[in-house]
Parts: sequence; structure tokens; C-alpha cells
Amino acid sequence: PVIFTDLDGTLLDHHSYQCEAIKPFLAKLASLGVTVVFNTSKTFAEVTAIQTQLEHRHPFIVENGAAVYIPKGYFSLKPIGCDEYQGYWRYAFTDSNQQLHRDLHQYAAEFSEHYQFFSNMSPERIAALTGLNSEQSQLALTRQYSDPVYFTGSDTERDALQKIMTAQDYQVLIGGRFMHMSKGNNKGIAQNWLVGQLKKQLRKPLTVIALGDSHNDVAMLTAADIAILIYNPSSTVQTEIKQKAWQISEQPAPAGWIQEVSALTPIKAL
Ligand code: 2M8
Ligand code: MG
Ligand code: MG
Repeated sequence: PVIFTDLDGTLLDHHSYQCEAIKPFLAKLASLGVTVVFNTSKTFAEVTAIQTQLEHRHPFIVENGAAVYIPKGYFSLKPIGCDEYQGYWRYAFTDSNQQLHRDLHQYAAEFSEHYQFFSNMSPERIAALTGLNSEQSQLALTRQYSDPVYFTGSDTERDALQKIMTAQDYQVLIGGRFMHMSKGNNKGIAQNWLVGQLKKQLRKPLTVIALGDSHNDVAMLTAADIAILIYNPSSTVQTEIKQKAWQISEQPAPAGWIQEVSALTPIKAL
């Protein structure tokens, strides 16, 4: 089996982003041959820092499905369409966040006083909004493809903005704290691409497990064979998608992640 997982609020505590608690369990999964792929809205710089801290070296997906990074040499051949970036093979689904900036400016100027781009905030402001420390906030600011939006308007204004951008073919999704808008890429599309690469290598069927806690995780959960929501009291997605009958963990991250993954039949079978 392969596990795709969101980070904030799913594998890492929503407020403290604590990593240490998960480290032994990830090591155990690695020793059982389970690939755990981080599928997150975080940046390359953030994920590589977290992977180093966790001594975890596997492919990962950044900025809400904008790009997939594979450690160079992880597969016998570089997948078609990849370039090389800092020791990784990279498959990108988009080239920058410029189009998003232009489109918001062109189509949603009337809302400009109600939102702030992540990239326009100081590290101090990001730290205050998210609970990341200042070093982590700097890493979060190194956005290559996406730019989360901090929305301060009313729910009605947010819905109106969402409608305008949806009409421009954007997917507007709520993450833990920010609004994420992307065109032609999401966590599910990137996950499917990487599953295709993994299957090519293995030449046998692969059970895809996905775990998430927010709206921006729905595409990756939908694309998986087994989907688990990690309970997060700050997320509204859990009440909205009851009809999908996805399992919801009792505990929040990281305890909920460990409990749910340990209880899965394909994991217990190893
Ligand atoms: C942003 O992502 C979270 C996760 O869901 C959110 O939308 O609230 C990202 O931009 C990420 O880079 C950053 O680390 C995180 C911090 O809370 O916020
Ligand atoms: Mg999350
Ligand atoms: Mg996330």
C-alpha cells in the first residue's frame, strides 16, 4: 500500500505543527515497505525541512498539487516530463502564481480590500496568523506556484468571490486557515500522476490510502481506494461530506492518524 497524507491538521497538530510524535510510527511504516507521500499546500522549502526533521525520504506533493518532487534515483528512470531541481525530479502542473494574481486583479478587484495574499504578508504576520515560528514562516513564504489568500470579508463576500473565480475555471478550496485557488491542478490530480509512476515501477496493483482534514483534501480522498478524514474541530468539511461515508478519526492529529493507519486491514496484513 501507499499512503498519501496532508500535513497540517492531518499528520501534524493543527496548532503546534509538532513532528516528533509521528517520527517512530513513520519509521515503522518505512520498515514495513509502506511509502508515505506528503500531499500538502506547503512549499518545497517547508516540506524538505519537515522531511529532514523526520528522516523521511520519499516523493512529495507541494502547494496543493502544483508539483510532485521525487528524490533523484528513487525510480530507475526519470519519469517523462520531469526536470531536475535541487536533487529531485520535479513534475510541475503549473508554472507560477502570476496568472492567479492577474486574474484576481482583473475579475475580483472589488474584493481586494477583503483579502491579502500570503506572499504579501510579513513573516511576523504569518507567524501570528498560523502559529508557525519565524523560520517556518520564511519557508512558507517561498511560494513557487500558488499563493494562498487570507480572507477577511463576510461569508457572503467570500461566496461571491468564490463564484467569480469558479466562473474563471478556478477551484476555490478552503485549507486550514486560508483560501486556495488553482486552475487545472489539485491534490487529487497530482496524486493520480504519482500513483501512475509507482505502479509502473511495481508492475502490480497498489492500494492507495489517503488522509486529510479539509476541503482542499477532498480531491485526494476521492481519488484514493481508502479515504480517512482526520478529526479537526476547526474544519467544516467533516460535517459537509457525511454522505460520502468516509471514516472520521476519533482523535485529531497526530494521534488520530496513528490510530487509523494502524487499524487498516492492508497495514495490519504486513
Ligand atoms: C497554508 O496551508 C494551510 C494548510 O491547510 C492552510 O491553508 O491553512 C500553507 O500556505 C502553508 O504553506 C503553511 O505552512 C500553512 C501554515 O498554517 O498555511
Ligand atoms: Mg490540513
Ligand atoms: Mg494542507
